[in-house]
Amino acid sequence: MMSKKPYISIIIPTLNEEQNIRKMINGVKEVMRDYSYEIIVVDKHSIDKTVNIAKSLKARIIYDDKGKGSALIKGFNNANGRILISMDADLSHRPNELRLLVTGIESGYDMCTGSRFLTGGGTEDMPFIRKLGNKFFVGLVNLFYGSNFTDLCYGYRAFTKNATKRLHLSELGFGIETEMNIKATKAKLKILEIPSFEKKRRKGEAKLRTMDDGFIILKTILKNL
Ligand SMILES: Nc1nc2c(ncn2[C@@H]2O[C@H](COP(=O)(O)OP(=O)(O)O)[C@@H](O)[C@H]2O)c(=O)[nH]1
Ligand SMILES: [Mg+2]
Repeated sequence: MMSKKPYISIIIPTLNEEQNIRKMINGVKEVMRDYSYEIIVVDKHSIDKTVNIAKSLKARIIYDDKGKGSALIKGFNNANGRILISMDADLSHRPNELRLLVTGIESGYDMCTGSRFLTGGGTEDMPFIRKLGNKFFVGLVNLFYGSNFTDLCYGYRAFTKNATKRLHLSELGFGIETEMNIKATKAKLKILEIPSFEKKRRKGEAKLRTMDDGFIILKTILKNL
């Protein structure tokens, strides 16, 4: 990582990810070695060794006590790069796809998002009920907002710094990706989806609760109309 202003900022929300974070950050470093970049870990006061490990790997640490959405918003606001990337800590996101996301932005798109439902993508981390919910919600968003998304609640994305400002994000929790898609559509940002393969969370507990967070996603869809 370089001390001058980085070109890319990789923003990783964390909540008790000590079993995954080392491998995750090392994977990112391996792929990003030819770029100037910074890694920002936005941690919800993890009670395990997440922060110690991230610090030892030279990541910048920011704390946030709300949810995944507020963590990402804080990370975006504090990022120094021209290209900002959101990525989960649980090893679900393959580091080699970082280059595809970066290329999307370099090719002139404002937001480049991974999709599990384009050919070449996929998921091993989505039970049937979540697939059903996602299909339903993505259909609603496309119908209500005139968009063409194939995926909705997926957190592996790249943005221009400017796009993150124009989105005026406010969702504190797992509604954040839905809000990104809706507001990017409404603001007429140039959006690109690329296929992404979501691996199973390697270790630890998933924090998303299907029913509660499903309800929050539905509210997010309706309140932006
Ligand atoms: N800072 C912060 N990170 C969170 C929070 N909830 C989840 N995360 C992180 O967000 C990422 C995605 O969460 P995860 O539980 O894997 O969600 P899922 O993959 O949708 O089931 C992981 O890196 C989590 O550690 C939170 O409330 N605050
Ligand atoms: Mg996960």
